[in-house]
Amino acid sequence: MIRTVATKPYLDQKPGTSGLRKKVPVFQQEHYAENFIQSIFDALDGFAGKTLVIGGDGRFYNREVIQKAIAMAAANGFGKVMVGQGGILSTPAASHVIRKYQTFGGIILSASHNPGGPHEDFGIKYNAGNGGPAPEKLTDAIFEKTKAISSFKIADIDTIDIDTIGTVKAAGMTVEIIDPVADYAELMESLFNFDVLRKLFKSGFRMRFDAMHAVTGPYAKEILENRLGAPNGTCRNFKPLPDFGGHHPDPNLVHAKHLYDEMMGPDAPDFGAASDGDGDRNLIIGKGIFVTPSDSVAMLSANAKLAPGYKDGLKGIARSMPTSGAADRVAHKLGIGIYETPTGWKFFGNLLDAGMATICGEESAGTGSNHVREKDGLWAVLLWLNILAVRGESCKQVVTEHWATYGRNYYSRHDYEEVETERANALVDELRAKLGSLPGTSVRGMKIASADDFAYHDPVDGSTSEHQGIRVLFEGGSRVVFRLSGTGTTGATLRVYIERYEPDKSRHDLDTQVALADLIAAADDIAGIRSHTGRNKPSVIT
Ligand code: VG1
Ligand code: CO
Repeated sequence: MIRTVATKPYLDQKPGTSGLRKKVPVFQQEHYAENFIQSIFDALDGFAGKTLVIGGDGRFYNREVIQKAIAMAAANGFGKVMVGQGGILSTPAASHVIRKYQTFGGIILSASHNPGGPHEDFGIKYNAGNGGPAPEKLTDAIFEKTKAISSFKIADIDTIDIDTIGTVKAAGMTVEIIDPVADYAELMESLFNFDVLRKLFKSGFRMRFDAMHAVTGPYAKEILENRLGAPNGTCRNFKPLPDFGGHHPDPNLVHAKHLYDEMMGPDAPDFGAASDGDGDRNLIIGKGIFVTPSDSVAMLSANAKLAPGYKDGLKGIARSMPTSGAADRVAHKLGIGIYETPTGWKFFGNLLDAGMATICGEESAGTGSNHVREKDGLWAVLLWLNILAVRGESCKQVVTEHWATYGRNYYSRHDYEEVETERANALVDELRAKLGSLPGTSVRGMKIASADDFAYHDPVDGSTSEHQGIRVLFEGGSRVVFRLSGTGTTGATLRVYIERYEPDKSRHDLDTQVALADLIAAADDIAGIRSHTGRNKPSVIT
């Protein structure tokens, strides 16, 4: 039986950088999840009888919302849902399933790198038929629907057994429970040279993959250990847990510090990697060297041809605006296009669909390609491995040689988390107001060449997205960028991105924070970070 249930709008359901993210108790309010899911359906057209993919990163409340989504899909007229077994589908795997089976779209339940548990974060996002995150036009339409919703539709069905692979019927709709790993593993096998990788592991190459008790565990186990023969124990923390073991599933130098320490230690394996809550981010650390994500995009692009999936070269590279310009130098050398987009994977979709870009990347540990329409943590790890195996070199050799060829873009991001929203807004407003007066002035002996509030004009659909981050560019190419995060759930997070280019090979082994010290100080002079936030240092440095 289909029921129409009366409901009242919640006014805070505006999707952020990657879907709607809130604390679990917020999602547990009466009809909160239902309202948002119905608003997604209300903003879409033409899905009657079509297929919807549903999966999540396994965090707390995942199973409950999956049941709601199935019952609501049935009531709203979908013909079929494909659900990852156990409610599991990594973000890139969901993107692939949507594409491979040409489904109408998918709902991914995740708050990505944010912690999970009864008092932590939950999230819902919608991906369209190209496998990519809903574009802004659609997320805006969903938000409008959430503000006006008065009822939702749900089918009265028994709880679906999502742990058993197979097909059942529910309220006239087909429910297929699928293996969450198989399709994805097959895709990876089609892109990378698994024979070469098997030989690499056979030769004694040792790596550490930390799944951080998040969704990539089953994927990494299957691909690295089962298919590629990496020794048992290569994957750590591979069992997805609803609270990620109480940690932040954020593969950065703060939350994966244990991995960093191991990789810098005397008994370091050859290669270390980690992924985030929903499997779309990657952390890459070679023996004795951390690869900053902006560099990783550039290095993967420069060497992509060594992997079978990219043997014909790249069409173009796209990076988010705050990501360093290291990839630009590679694109120029390859003679291919380089695109600068706002933060968030949704802006890469059009470029990928139009065949203008092949590899995309963000400074926030997101790298991916046209194989799906999301960033993809394990993909980046496998491409690195494929490159190391073919070149027969260590990660450190590849990195230092890259810097010698292209120069080094020293890069760091400083995050000030959980700042009071008013204080963060005041900082940004004040900065915006003085942008016009900055060019021509000098800070700490560095002359400001230009300053603006980044606006993106999508070359494919002509849409414009404004206020995507404040950039202050210095003469000589150094810059600082200021942005407020769109994924947090408590207060505001100020992100300060700092970059300086160093062509001189003899100066490529400085400590990053030392190399950027003047710019870091200048960022505070320009924006009054300390006085506005009341903090004297960032909470996270990556
Ligand atoms: C952050 C990152 C951004 C990334 C987004 C989603 O957004 O900066 O680069 O695309 O998270 O990543 P924000 O608005 O907080 O800066 V994920 O892995 O959380 O889905
Ligand atoms: Co993520």
